[in-house]
Amino acid sequence: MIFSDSFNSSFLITVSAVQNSNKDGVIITSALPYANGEIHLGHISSTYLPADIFRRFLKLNAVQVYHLCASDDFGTPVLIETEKKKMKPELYVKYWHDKDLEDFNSVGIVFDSFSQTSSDTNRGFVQYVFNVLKKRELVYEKEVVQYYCEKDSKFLPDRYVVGKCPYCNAMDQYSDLCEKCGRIPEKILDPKCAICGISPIKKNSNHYFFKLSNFEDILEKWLKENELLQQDVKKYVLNWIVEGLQDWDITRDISWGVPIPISSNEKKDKVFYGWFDNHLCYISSFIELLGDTNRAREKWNNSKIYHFIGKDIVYHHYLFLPAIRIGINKEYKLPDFIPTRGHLMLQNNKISKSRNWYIGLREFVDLFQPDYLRFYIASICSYSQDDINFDWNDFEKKINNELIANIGNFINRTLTFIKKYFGNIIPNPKEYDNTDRNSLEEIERIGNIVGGSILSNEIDRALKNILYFSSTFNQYFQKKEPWKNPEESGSALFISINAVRSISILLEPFIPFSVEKVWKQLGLEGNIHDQNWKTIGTISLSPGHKLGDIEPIFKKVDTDKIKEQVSKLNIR
Ligand code: B3M
Ligand code: ZN
Repeated sequence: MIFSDSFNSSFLITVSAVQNSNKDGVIITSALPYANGEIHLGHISSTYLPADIFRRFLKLNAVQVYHLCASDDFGTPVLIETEKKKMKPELYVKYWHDKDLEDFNSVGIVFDSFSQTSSDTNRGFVQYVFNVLKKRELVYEKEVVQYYCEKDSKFLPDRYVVGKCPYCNAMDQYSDLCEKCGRIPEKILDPKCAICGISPIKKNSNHYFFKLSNFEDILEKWLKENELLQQDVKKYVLNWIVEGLQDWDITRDISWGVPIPISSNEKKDKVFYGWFDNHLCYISSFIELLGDTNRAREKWNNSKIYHFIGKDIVYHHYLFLPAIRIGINKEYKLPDFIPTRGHLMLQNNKISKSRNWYIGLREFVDLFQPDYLRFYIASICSYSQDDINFDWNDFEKKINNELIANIGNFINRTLTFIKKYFGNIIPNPKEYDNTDRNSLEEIERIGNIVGGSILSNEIDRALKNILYFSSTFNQYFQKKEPWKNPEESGSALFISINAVRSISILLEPFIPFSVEKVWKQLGLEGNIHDQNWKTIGTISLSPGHKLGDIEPIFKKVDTDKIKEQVSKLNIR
């Protein structure tokens, strides 16, 4: 049974709604990676791959779509590293910005803009937003007691202090985020300086606060009314509101960040908090891309806005970000969707860079084709808060048994048969029997079924349906036994080769590198990435069409290579 129970019959309406009612299309953002370390598989699965699949799908549906991202250059995590390395922050973040972009591209993740939060446009925009909030009296000044390390002679905001989370009692948590329970501690317990480990003293400092507490009702209303936000996430965010929202301290006593646009001696050693400026870069990078603020604002407000994130930054995206946008009078509209996913585990253990329990993107791509990663992650990537697991043996199984033995096999046997018995020319169909007609119907339906799943963000389900389609065609081929009487096999081959064409477009969002090869082998002109999703359901390859050079697309994953990876991980 094809997974048609999930079939969202409103799919076509939804895509055309996206196309028509939002004349400017869709803006997708992916959470900004901190410019202080390499991209690993965890990032890919929670955020970037789902976003890229979605972007590719929309492109194939001729929707105008922008995928925006940037390196998150400011904030204490970056500053702490540059201090350790005695490097200029500007150079350090530029290094990671370039490297991250290269890594993303190596697995086919495409951005229409990959900017930096330290760009001039973002600095300007952040200061502008602050001024508007100030004018509207949504920020205020308050003297706060800050941790200060006497040994290092500096204030210790955020990650500079580690301690015990007051909510869940987890040890060694940063003072600005408990990684265990996902909350932002109001006051960390048993604080220690993250640089030297001594207990800090307290010192007064003047800070700006954003009145987040003013927004409880309006945020509650927004969350409750917005049907498109994930239910499971909404539930616990609403709980946070019930517990009460604290105003946000949006300034820091450090040197690396967006300067506060107020000329006073006292403000010159302060900058904005990284979480004040980073999400504003979603908007500023769009302004930068279009090069015209008015046009960007208009387009932004006429688009559907998707912010793709991992579950550890829910607080920032479901509360802080919308509050700031409401605070500037919705000059830029709020998100329509915030697709939020759980973490990736590795061999059933939590990924941890410090414990060296992770797989870097670069490391993976040196071992296997990027499409194997995309295929495997997409196949396990549920649309939920639940954590998912990367398992090397499961990876081997899925690639060898599903991608290669099912999809690869169908593609290759069809192409090879036409080459061998018909001189690489698509044969004329004969009269259709019932089996043929059923297969033609499958071709007609599959685009909507898979599209419905992608639109509702269920990429694992979408892939399952493609696999089901492919195995149906393997069975069809098997049943037709063209090898028994090649002369009479015209219909089977004609229908099968058209199914190969459909599969290649269906798979474009998932394995873009491999389908480029299929497209060539089909002898087709043009770019597979520019095809139209609607044509999946059509019979576009005609009898007499000449195919290209044929060779197997995929190479089996070698069991010994997998064993090596497992043991390599275990000795880390
Ligand atoms: N740079 C990364 C994180 O906390 C953080 C995301 C910013 S998105 C505006 O996962
Ligand atoms: Zn210290």
